[in-house]
Amino acid sequence: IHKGGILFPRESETRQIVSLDGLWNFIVPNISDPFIGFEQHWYKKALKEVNISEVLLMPVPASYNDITTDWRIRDHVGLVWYDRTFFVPKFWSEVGRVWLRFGSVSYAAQVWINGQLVMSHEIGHLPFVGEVSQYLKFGKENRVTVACDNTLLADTIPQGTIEELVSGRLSQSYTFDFFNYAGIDRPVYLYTTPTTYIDDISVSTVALQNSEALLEYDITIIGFANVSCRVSLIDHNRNVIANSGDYEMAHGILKVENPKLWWPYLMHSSPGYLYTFQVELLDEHRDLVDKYSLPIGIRVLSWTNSSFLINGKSVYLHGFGRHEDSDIRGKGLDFPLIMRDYNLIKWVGANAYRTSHYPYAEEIMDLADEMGIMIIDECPSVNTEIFSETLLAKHKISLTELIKRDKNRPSVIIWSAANEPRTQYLQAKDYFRQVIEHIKQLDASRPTTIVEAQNGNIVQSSSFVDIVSFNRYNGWYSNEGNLDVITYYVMQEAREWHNKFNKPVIMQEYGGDTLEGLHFAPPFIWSEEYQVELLSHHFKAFDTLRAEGFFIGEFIWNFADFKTAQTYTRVGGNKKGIFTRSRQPKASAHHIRRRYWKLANQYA
Ligand code: GCB
Repeated sequence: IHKGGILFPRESETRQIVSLDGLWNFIVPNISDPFIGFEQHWYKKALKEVNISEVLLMPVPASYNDITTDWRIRDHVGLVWYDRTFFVPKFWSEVGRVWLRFGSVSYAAQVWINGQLVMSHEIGHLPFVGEVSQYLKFGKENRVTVACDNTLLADTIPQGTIEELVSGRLSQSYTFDFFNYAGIDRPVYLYTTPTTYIDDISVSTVALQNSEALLEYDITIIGFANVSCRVSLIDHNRNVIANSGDYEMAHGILKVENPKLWWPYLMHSSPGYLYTFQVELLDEHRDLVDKYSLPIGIRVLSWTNSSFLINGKSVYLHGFGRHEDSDIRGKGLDFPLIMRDYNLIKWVGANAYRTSHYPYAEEIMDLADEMGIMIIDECPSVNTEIFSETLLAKHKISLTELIKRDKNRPSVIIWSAANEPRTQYLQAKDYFRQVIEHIKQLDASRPTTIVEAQNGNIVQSSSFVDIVSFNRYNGWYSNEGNLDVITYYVMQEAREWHNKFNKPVIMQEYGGDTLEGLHFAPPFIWSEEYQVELLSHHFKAFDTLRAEGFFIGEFIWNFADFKTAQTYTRVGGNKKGIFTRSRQPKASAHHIRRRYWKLANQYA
């Protein structure tokens, strides 16, 4: 695996991309012999040669769980195998390097090309890449094989436990509620770079004053050629508005006069303004060696003990927690779905969301950059129960990989280190002190948070973060049916968090399950009316808290209904969405819409 940069594959004068998406061959080993694939070296031949009668066709990208009608595949625990063939043109042997990149495989993956192990990766929802040039047959057919393991244990991120049932089958359980979808969930690309190439780019706005912005950049170049590096900033009209000169170093400062700033949706008439940050490597004859163009936004973040500001303007966040989840494809990337989601986000007037409870696909993040949607970027640590050194090391790796991936995104405004860890335990204190320190070392330009669900008086972690976040289900998991107590409890708790930690406070989750089409007057639990009322009582609390000056955001749980593990508390999944799983509005969506647009008009 490549330990350097993880730039998204982009075509240029010096780079070519081939997609490996499509139908792959797929085998689930029989439960009586789960490791047979390794014992029989399945990666050395085509899966169709291994056992043609067991081979299924599996779409990539997609989670494999809901594609078939077989519950054993849906609920499978352990290894599954994928393979496909592809061609590599002969001239690629001349271009330099060839790379293979997976947007994510959940949870762990090993990858072979033509029978040779080329890389392995653990932790889902994060990309990984490796140089595969030396394993390929140029001008010939090649085969890629992937073994994918979805098992969650005490030392995986997130945690889970497995148990052998009397039937002999393994059953996976976990403390979070969303379904543990698995497989090759995101696109797979083969792409080329020259031998001497741009491996990584970091750009950030370090100062913004008197209509001048300073952008600091740092470029990692790998290779052998003696190259110089030229960076240019290009606007929407393709004008170069700043550049470094031809013989600059790979790091430096660009000065931008009268920059068009990146503003959040609804805060500006053209939100999400992106420039192209173009990097060119030139050889001694000033011929082009490599070129990569990165979309960036110019904006600065700042925060105090009671507020959060973008470009010096204080921001109130209103949105939701979400999931990558939909019928049939599970967590598989799907462009119609993600466009529909952004259209709904804009319709409803939200300006932010949290990538609960793991990093979302880069294609989804690109749209947030472009539309000006602010993102609380969460790593895959959810509901951690047992803290250990091994877990801490992996937790840090997940943050390193996340920050490496998303560091240049203007949409990412807060790093979320975890959702609902059991921070009442003493071990959580040192654990999260180290986790937050780790984030700060990698990126101190964005504030950090940990999304808490324990009682604020006993948590061991919120003193390390910049912004305090809490989840609470008043009128649902506590006081179900008692809508009239919600406002009181929300106000009381938010004030307690602020008083104890002296930091800005966000309510990251609140809500109640709602079965679309179930109606009761007066409101009764699970009905559309109940969800609407439950929201209204929260709104009342939020308005009062906002006026008190420290409350900076409200996030409904959840944007849409989503699939969960099977339990008697969930009817066909978690129904706390304001949209159904097929992305149609419940009554609550119309209700939220009136509020969010009203909030937007206040700062327009
Ligand atoms: C929570 C979790 C979220 C669940 C939600 C619920 O506190 O953070 O993942 O889906 O509650 O609906 O139970």
